[in-house]
Amino acid sequence: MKFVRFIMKHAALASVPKHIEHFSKFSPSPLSMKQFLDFGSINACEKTSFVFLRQELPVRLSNIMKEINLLPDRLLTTPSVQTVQSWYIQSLLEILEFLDKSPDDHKVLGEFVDTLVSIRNRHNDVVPTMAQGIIEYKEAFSHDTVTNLNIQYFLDRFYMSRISIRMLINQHTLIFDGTLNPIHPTTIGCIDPHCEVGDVVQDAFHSAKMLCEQYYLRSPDLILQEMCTKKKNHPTSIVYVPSHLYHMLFELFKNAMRATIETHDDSNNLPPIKVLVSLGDEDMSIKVSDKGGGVPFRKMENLFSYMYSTAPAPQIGERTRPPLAGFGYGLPISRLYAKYFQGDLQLYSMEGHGTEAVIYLKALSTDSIERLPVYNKTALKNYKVSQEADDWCIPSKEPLDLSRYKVPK
Ligand code: W6P
Repeated sequence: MKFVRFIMKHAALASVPKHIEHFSKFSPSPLSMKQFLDFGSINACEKTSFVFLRQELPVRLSNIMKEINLLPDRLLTTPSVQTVQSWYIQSLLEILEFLDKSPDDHKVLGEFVDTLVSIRNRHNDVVPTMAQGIIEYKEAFSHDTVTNLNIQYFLDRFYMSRISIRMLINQHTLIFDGTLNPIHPTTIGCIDPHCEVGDVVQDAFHSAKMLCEQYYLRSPDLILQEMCTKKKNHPTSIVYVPSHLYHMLFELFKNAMRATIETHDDSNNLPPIKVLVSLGDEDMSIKVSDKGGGVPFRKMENLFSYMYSTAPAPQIGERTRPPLAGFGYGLPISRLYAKYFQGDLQLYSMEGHGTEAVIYLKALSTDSIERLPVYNKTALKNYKVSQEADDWCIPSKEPLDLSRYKVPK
């Protein structure tokens, strides 16, 4: 029996490259907020969702698996990246099992939900595992600019793909988990059609404040202002995923609080963190301002760099830095959440003064459409960037002595 299972497993594994080849030829289909909401509305059909996902999930998985295969060998062969890759293979195989099953069979639909839940759990630790792979690679090889850019390119696409796949899985499992939805659900899956941005700001600020007080025994206050051109004095709401917004704001608040406290170490009063929420015709913008002394312009890009912000986990016994200080992957992944529905997250800093972080979101649900990586010739070309010389001069620190003309000897 064991032997039969062994043969079956290897027969399945042998077919994986062929499946990846097939499904990666399709481009992922980006969904709009409206389409996400339709899957969860009155005429929501579990069958339709099932038939869509058993095709779309293999397409999204295969597209990104092609890119994993393009990583430099020395990174691809690290135990961590091998582990992540094996999770992707396993999950792809599990979904493909449903291709020849009937959408009319309730048992099949139930099994599909269970499979999605176990796939989601399998991939819970992808981010720290990939980070470990980067650490191993960094320890063994140089971390030059080219490597940094390539890793940045890959991880931005890889984590964006992951966010989108988890979004699809979350929607299907939350809407069709067998428990009856309330007649007037306030949320549809993880989407809130009336997401009150100000409320999420308050929640995220409160959590960051608790964490901050644990480490620094004090915390700055919040001043929140909401602006809306249309409805005066009305709370500003959009169709959005509250958990994504919370994740971004929590990250920004931790950074703003740390900067504020560390630059006002010896002062009795801390300047508050100001948040301005502004809803226009096209954009919902959220600005978080701190007076935490700012960041030198030269270091701004590093705040979003996966390679520069991957530090080995502190050894046991070593003095651990408080989590408020080390951002890890918080900022780059927060920016991906913003970009996922066509928004962005930008930082503007003035060294000596403070930092402003702005989250841009689409105000209209018709503009909120998934932004997804696709594997094609352009992507392939981006992995083939060779280690060529830069086309800009390297500034010399030595001043040229132009005071007098020296006769060449
Ligand atoms: C800083 C650095 C930073 C990053 C993100 C958000 C706010 C801040 N403030 O000094």
